[in-house]
This record gives sequence, C-alpha cells and structure tokens, in this order.
Amino acid sequence: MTTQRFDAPADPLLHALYGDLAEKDLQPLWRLHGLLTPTPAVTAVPHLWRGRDLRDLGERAGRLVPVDRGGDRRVLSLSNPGLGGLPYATSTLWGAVQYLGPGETAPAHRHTPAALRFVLGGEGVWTAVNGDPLAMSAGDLILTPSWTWHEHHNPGDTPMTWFDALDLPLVEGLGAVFFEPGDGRTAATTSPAGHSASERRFGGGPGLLPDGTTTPPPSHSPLLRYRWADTDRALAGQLSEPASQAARSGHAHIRYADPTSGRDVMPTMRCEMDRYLPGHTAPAVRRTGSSLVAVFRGSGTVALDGTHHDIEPGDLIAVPSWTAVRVLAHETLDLFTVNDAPVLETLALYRTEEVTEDAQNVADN
Ligand code: 1HN
Repeated sequence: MTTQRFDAPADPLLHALYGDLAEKDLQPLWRLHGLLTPTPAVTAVPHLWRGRDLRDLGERAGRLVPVDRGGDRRVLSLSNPGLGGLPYATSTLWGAVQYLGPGETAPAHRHTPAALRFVLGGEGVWTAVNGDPLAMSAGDLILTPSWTWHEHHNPGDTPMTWFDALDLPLVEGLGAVFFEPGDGRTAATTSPAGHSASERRFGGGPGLLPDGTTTPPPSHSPLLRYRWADTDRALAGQLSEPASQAARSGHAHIRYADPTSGRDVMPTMRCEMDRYLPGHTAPAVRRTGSSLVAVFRGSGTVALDGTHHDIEPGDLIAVPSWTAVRVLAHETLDLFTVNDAPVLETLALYRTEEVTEDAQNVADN
C-alpha cells in the first residue's frame, strides 16, 4: 500500500516545503513507500463461496425479492473480503450468482462491461443477445459481449441459478462504464427454436465455418453459446488419446475461443475448462491477473497460497493475482475458469510461474 511518511523533518525549511507540497496536492516520491513492490501487492484475498450457501440464499432472495427491484436482475455479488465492502470478487472481475424463478423475465438492457454466464445446473432459461435467443443448459457458456442487448427468460416451472462474470471493475477503473435500459419490450422471438443464429453460423464444429465468412472485427467471438456436449467431448478426447500430455498427466484443458480467429472469446476475458482425474499431480502455479473458478462437477481440494479447501459442485473461488493455485481431484473434477489474461497479455504484463512446495513454505513463513 502506498503511504506517505509523516515524521516531521528537523530542518524547518524542509518542513515548510512538505507542508506547501501537500497544500498544492503534490507528493514527493522519496517519501512514498510500497509503490514498487518486488512482487504484486494485491488487496483482494483468495476466497471461496460455498455452492450450497449460494443456492440457499438465491432461493430465499427468489421468494422475497421481485426481479424488478434493483437493476432488473436478482443477483448476489461475490464481495471479496479484502476489498473493503466493494461488490467485486477481485480487483478486475465481478462474480455473482443469478436466480430466475419460474415464469420470470429479466428485461433487456445493455452496458459496456462485458458479461458471461456459466450454467451450474438446470435448464429451461434462455437469454436473448441482440435478439438472438440462446438456450442455457448445465455446463453451457453464454457470452453477452460489451454493449450487446441482453434479457433472460424462464418460461419453465423450475427456478434456475447460474454464475455471472463481468469485467465491470476493470471497465469502471478505466472510466468506461455506460448503461442503457431497454424500452421494456422483450425480443420478438419467444423461445430458442433449436440453434440460435450464432450457433447456426459459427457452431458447426471445429473449423467448419459458413461459406463467405470473413474475419470479423477483432472485438468478440461471433459464437455466443458454447454447449456443454462440445466442451465435454473435447476434454474426454484429450484424455482418451493414449500418448497425449493430457492422458499422461491426468489433466485436460481447453480454452474457449472465437471459432473464426482462435482468439479469446472477448477482449477482456478468457474462459477455460479443466478436467482433473483423481491422482493427477501438478505443481502449484501462479499468474498475474485474477481469476474466478466455478466448480462444475466432481470433488477435490484446491490449495490457495498453501491453504487447502475442499471443493464441490457450485462452489465459486476468487483467485487474486499471483496467488499460487494447486488442484487435487478426489473424483473427476471439472473446473470452469474466467480470467483477465487477454488484458494482461495485450499489455505485455502476463507472467506465470510454477511454485514448488519448498518455495511455498518459505513464502508462508
Ligand atoms: C447484468 O446486466 C447481469 O444481465 C448480471 O444478467 C449481473 C452485474 C452488474 C451489472 C450488470 C445480467 C450484472 C449485470
């Protein structure tokens, strides 16, 4: 933390200088400390929210709070205990659970912070993104890129909860938040009849793009729904390839990509899915930039800077910058991750490092 030292200098002229500098809103660098730290000084802390708490509290909010109260979304934000009460999961990422009851609609709006949804369980809700209706089922990733209109519908008779992530803290820090409410009308479409337009054009399979596809502007993936069946097949395929790195290590990994360019799905957020088999071993890794992890399936342990947490489906984890993360699977474990790596990479600030147990112990002591 940057602080100014307030010990008064003995020299009266120097004392007067410091007083005059402060009065003119100037600070001498030679009295500032903690500006340039050997490794990142991060205020957010590693933290885990329990899936069962999130489900219970979402249901209670569903019974008590109509969806129109407070921004037309029934959202419980993950508030990192290190961030002084801000509703942010890390310094760059918003994380939340959203609960939509049977028959409810969250009306259209748009904003410059980009959002994504990862569906932890259930089905039946659909989201329209710029009018394109996208079904949401367990394990699906749905994108609502910056400044796209989006609305959620639950026409079924069961409630649904999903994980929301936004780059809101980052966009706020850059002074670039804009918001526009819709006119109250919903998209003309009433339900996603089969595939959405985005999936029909860009979800045909690996390397299968519609005739006449030209490179889109480098903003976000034109495919807005990544189905669980495809993600699952890709992970299983890596693990069943006998000589593959994944099969040897018991760890499969995919990065969700723009099918036309291979770039990350959105300019500010990278999405990944890891599958860990029981018994796999890998060193702890830390990297610059922050991540949110959603436990989709399985069980295991995650060590955050050497502190172990048992994890189960629905748990959400904040991983601030430079936190050492190590995962152990008890049963086959599927972890969804969103992070700000594209931003760090673009700015040439992305670093990653393996942390041995020895180094970990030294850091802990
Ligand atoms: C938002 O628009 C949604 O559309 C969810 O589902 C969470 C958190 C902050 C700001 C806007 C949504 C949000 C949000």
